[in-house]
Amino acid sequence: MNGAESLIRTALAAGVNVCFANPGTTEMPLVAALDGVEGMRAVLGLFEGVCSGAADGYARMMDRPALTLTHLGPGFANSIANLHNARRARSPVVNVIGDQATWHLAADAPLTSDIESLARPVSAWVRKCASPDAIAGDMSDAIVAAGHAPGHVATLIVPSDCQWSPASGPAAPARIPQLPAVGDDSIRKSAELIRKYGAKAVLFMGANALRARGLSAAALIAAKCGCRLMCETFPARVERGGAMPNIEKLPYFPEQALEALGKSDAVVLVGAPTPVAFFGYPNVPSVMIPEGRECATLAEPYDDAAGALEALAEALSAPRGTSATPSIKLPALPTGELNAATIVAAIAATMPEGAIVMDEAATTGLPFFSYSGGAPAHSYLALTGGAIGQGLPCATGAAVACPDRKVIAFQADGSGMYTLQALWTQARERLNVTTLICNNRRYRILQVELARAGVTEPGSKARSLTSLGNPEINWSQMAAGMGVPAVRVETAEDLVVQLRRALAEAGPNLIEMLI
Ligand SMILES: Cc1ncc(C[n+]2csc(CCOP(=O)(O)OP(=O)(O)O)c2C)c(N)n1
Repeated sequence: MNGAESLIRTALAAGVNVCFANPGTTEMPLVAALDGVEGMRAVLGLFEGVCSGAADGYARMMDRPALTLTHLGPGFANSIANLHNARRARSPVVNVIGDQATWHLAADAPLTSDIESLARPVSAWVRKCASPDAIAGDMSDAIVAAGHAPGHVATLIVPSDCQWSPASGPAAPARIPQLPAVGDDSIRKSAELIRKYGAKAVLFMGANALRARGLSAAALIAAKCGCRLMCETFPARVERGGAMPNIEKLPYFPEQALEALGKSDAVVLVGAPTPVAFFGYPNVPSVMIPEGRECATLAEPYDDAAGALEALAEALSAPRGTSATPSIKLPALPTGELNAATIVAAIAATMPEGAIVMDEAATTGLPFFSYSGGAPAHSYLALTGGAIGQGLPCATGAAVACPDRKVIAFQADGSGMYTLQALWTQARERLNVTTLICNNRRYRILQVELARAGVTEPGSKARSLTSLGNPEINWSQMAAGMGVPAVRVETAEDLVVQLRRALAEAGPNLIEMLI
């Protein structure tokens, strides 16, 4: 066995069996090993940001890592923006990057670069393999580092001679630490606050508090004590609809966020860090909890937040079965022009049970959360790190993870243009993704931010830098060119018809909404 085979066999033994790849010459032994060893699914992405975003989406749905395989520093660098989003999502991801043969590094060949320095800002764990015999242990350590729940990005750099040389291995799977339980003190303090403030308290939730177990416990607490339930602005994954409680989401703009949290006198953090504004603005604070609120931390993001909520429910004597199970309540089918309200109503009214909604719809998606709480059970994924271009790749990875569920990629046009190659991967892998493009032909959020900055009459350069017209982008033609059947719609009635058709079809499709 060579080093490359040892790496793949070690990954497979640990249950890691999908590799989102865009390889080059320094990864050829690994590419050969994917054929030489049974069991690893190899998925080609035509841009490395597709690979990293797909690994993030896969991890959010599977709670275990996929591999990315990228080529040297430049190839890996293309994957960084979506690794930034994966880091913010706390997703487990294992990056494997080939490097020049150890003895060839000194020659400073054209593609040689400092890979470790590129990897460090987005990786909780970085290592470069020192020898072929070290590969199995290094891979096993990378998987443990990534899997430390909720998850981390781990990056292993493997010189090509280490891949092709004879190696020992594979390594047996190592134990991955469980999420630690929170201490009694945190539970006691949080219980005190909820008892004291009742309906004037809010549970502010993130990480695994937003999965079914955590939300069910949160619903019991809310039913008993009347407190509000809210999640982060950009959650990695929230279970919604069906039997899940209809929680609020912290608004994006800081004035609205301050107002939303300002309605409560006490904030209990559950698996979420203290909420802060996305950007600094003059005379707006960083922290979104207004002064004078009492705060407690029930669980940090790397604690067992779901277990903590169950313990809190117990401490508050909120027994099982006391929360009213929310019923399905769909919005009315929209009619008339396509705008944010009619589009989100159409999606919420037609999405099937078990759907996975990846929301990178930017300004068009703002009202989605408030319309979809009464939809059938579904998972909602958001743009965690604000680095746009995550939606189409993340939807692709989620569809690889969950072939029996329908993925809806709710996608703004400007953000979609960063990683539209994901459509090709969806076509090649026959993935069940319905992409809804919000074609508003502009960077609308930037126009809003210009206005917020007091620019009431943008000049020609500001207008040009925030417009996607001239030439207008034809998403239906681009999708068709990559093997994804597409239609255009211009009314809410048409959107409903096309959504029903598209969501019933197998394989990928795209609906371009001209707004
Ligand atoms: C990687 C990255 N580059 C640039 C930005 C800055 N940025 C934020 S939103 C945005 C445009 C969003 O436009 P679009 O996706 O079309 O959505 P809309 O605002 O029109 O709803 C840009 C360029 C960013 N957040 N991330």
